[in-house]
Amino acid sequence: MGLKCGILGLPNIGKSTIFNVLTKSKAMAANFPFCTIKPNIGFSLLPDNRLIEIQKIVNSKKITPTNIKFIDIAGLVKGASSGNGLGNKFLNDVRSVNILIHVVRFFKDQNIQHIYNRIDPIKDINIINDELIISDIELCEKNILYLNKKNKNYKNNKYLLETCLYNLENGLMLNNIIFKKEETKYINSINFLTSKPMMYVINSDKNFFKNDKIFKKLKKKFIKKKNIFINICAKTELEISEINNYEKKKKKLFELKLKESKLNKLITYSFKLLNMHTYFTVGKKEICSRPILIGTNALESSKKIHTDFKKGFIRAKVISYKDFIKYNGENGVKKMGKIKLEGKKYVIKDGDIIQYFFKI
Ligand SMILES: Nc1nc2c(ncn2[C@@H]2O[C@H](COP(=O)(O)OP(=O)(O)O)[C@@H](O)[C@H]2O)c(=O)[nH]1
Ligand SMILES: [Mg+2]
Repeated sequence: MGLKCGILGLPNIGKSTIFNVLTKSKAMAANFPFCTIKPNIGFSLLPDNRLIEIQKIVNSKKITPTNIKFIDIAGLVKGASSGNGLGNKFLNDVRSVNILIHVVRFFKDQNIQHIYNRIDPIKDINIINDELIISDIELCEKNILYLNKKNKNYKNNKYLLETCLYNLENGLMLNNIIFKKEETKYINSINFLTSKPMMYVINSDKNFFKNDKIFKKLKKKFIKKKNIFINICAKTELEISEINNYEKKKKKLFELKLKESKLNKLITYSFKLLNMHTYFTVGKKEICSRPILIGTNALESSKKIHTDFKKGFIRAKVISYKDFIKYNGENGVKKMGKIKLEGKKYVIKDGDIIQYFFKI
């Protein structure tokens, strides 16, 4: 699984503004629909204070945080699945990502045109999700046809696709359905749009949420379906990001009753949605944050550093982050007898500090 997050939604709702702040890019963000045609690509660093705490002990030359790729996809509109707006090509851009960040407009601004001339986040969400569903129905039917031509061995997969089709035709996204592990594997291999994990980002005015009726309704809808959602104000985030002076930035955040930019939360949630966590490799030259899928074992994760590590794997020396900080680095942990030597099958925990031993 990669670390590719796609930002999608209707046109002119603040996607490119959010993308620019997230990735410190300068993609065109302007008040006209379809301002973004080619997808913009950028990277964000995963915020992780643990790197700084480790650095205080080790004093390394370099810190390398985890990078997450964000793709600012052109606005989708009603009928995109049959070619409207910028059409199918953009659904293909959606297909190329691992998770979906669905931005919804909830700010009032007469100067910024809404493509349907209204502020109704629930209707907007349904427009986008319906397009994804229609595209998945087509893909599902295509795959059922393909399996029909094959022999009987594919009966289970066909049954599974028929279940998917039934749910899609009833307006359900596949990410709202619980599948068995084997089924999930097959569903993922087809690369449906609605089976991708999705987070909703409500782009709201600072004075226009919490007590608002529509917002309450929206929140209820999200909570009922256990969807991750976050509300931010893209315009404010942009303003915060443009303040270079540390004290001035602190003051602005204080005025807004924020501890930090809400986009940090967005990045952290995205990473969680990818079902990933991080472990660290720590040395005098570099402290490195390493993203892996939750449940990955030591052998598999070692391969990500170097294929030789997997080929000649002997064992992994593991220190928990908590012990590393508590006992002030490796020597202290060693004295307390808290260093663990683990084999290939050891399942890596979040925050583990790992050194691999291998022979070539
Ligand atoms: N008032 C207000 N305007 C915003 C906000 N976010 C974005 N905009 C404006 O809306 C317009 C469209 O933004 P853009 O990021 O290009 O939208 P996109 O088409 O979804 O990528 C720009 O003029 C932005 O400055 C917001 O939170 N409040
Ligand atoms: Mg845009």
